[in-house]
Amino acid sequence: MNRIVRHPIPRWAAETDRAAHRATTALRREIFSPDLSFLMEAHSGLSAKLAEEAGFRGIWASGLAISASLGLRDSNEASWTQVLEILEYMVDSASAPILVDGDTGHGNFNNVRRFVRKLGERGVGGVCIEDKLFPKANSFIGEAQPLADVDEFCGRIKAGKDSQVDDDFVIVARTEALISGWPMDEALRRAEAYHQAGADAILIHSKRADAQEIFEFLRRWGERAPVVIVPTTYHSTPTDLFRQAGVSTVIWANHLLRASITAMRETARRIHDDQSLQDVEGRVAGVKDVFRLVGNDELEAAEARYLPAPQRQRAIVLAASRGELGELTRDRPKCMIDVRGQPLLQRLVSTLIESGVRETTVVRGYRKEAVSAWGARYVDNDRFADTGEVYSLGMAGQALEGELVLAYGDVLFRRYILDSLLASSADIVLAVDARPWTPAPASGSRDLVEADHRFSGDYLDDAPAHLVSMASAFAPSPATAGEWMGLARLSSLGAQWVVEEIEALKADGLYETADLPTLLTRLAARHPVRIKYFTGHWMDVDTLADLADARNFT
Ligand code: SPV
Ligand code: MG
Repeated sequence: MNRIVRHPIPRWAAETDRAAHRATTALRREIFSPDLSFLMEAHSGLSAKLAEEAGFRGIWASGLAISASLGLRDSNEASWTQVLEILEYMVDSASAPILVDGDTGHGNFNNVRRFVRKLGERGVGGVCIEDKLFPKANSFIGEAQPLADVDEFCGRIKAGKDSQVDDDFVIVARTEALISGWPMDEALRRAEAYHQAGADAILIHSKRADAQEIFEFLRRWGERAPVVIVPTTYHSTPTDLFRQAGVSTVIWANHLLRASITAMRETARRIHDDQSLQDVEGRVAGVKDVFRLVGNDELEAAEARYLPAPQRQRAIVLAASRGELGELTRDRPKCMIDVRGQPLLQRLVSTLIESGVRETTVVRGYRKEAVSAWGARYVDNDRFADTGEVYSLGMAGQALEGELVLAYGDVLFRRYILDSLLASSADIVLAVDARPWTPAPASGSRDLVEADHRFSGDYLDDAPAHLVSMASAFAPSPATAGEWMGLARLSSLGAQWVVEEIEALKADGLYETADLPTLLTRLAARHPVRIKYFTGHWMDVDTLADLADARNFT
């Protein structure tokens, strides 16, 4: 089975092009190419990405580096499934093929079989297994570490080759003979046995400070199979000499891990000692770099493709009038009167924000300098004293466009009422309180509604109600269906209707004096104006008695 790794290959690409993107094939090409190839150590999705960005065409998923990055020793303390999880991040984040350091294969032939199968399924290009015993120790620790029996290790190689899910999967057999103090003959004998068992390449490891034994091995080995080396200790040998000696692939085995240790140690110390970021900022990668490395731009593009376009819900709050609350409204308008520690207007704007309204325009007038609410912007009706609500609404100008909520500045309502209006598909919908109401002697006028369908309270009654007319009055008539709460929601079309009706009022000479009930009644004559009935859970503040109630309203 040919596993396709997760790269953005166009669907129309020919099968041969797709094959070129397989990690197994890509790794095999690196190792078998006549040029010297290089694999850079990585131990995480991020480091794999950085290795690839530097230009490396292959990655060494180092056992030492992965263990250390987890804070563990290179002694099989991380389980093979934990290593597999890291590899999955690496495969997802970089498209360069990965040769994974498989240590001993995590057990005997049977463990190798399962490991190789799972690596193939995850899109790893190949594995290197070493002729030691589980649990292993790092090659640079101690002397004369015991080696595996040659035949037993050949069984691991064969089992691996028989289990690969892709013909191009690479198995590199690594002999530790020289590291463990065995003579060159033993290293060559083992390499030949592993080659015969089916290994695609041989990794000859050395811990000497010079490359003499590596060069001797290469001379005697000839071209039987590609040879991979790890020049960690013989780092001063010029790379060209490896090239001339016929090395297939060089592994830079642990340098991203070690570089990160130096950088993290230095940065942590500096911040600790300075108790400041001053000296560090500018020396470390910016967060924009982090966003770029993890592909945030791709997520943005995907969001544009898959998420519904966000609704820019806006609101206009009419708060230009003084309100008749005597002394209380001497130096501030009614909307700024304190209700339990917060101005009325702030409570209203907060409710709007909670329901997803991102832009609230407050039309100010009386004592405009005293009007403020966090999260709101303002426009002014400086003629508040001799104009009406429609004129104030007209002042909102540009804000009167697109989907929006329209509210009086002195109303308080439970959030569910607004949410219910926002969920409506009607172009204009009004919140109407259907409770029967007897006017108290001191109560002010109310926006009383006549509708084509009265509230019944019946569970089965879902017939939509529409506004017939609305008037500001002091007492209900037999036709009254309820009281408008001073809260409405408009669709883009509904807002357009309102703008048109304002123009019509201007033409009729009524623009400066009309109130909202007049505007809504005129709209209802031309367009459907929906009504949603509620029973209570709101209030407006028209009188001192209302204010006392508001202070109890939470
Ligand atoms: C590793 O990177 O984990 C290796 C190479 O196995 S070495 O540490 O040199 O053994
Ligand atoms: Mg290792």
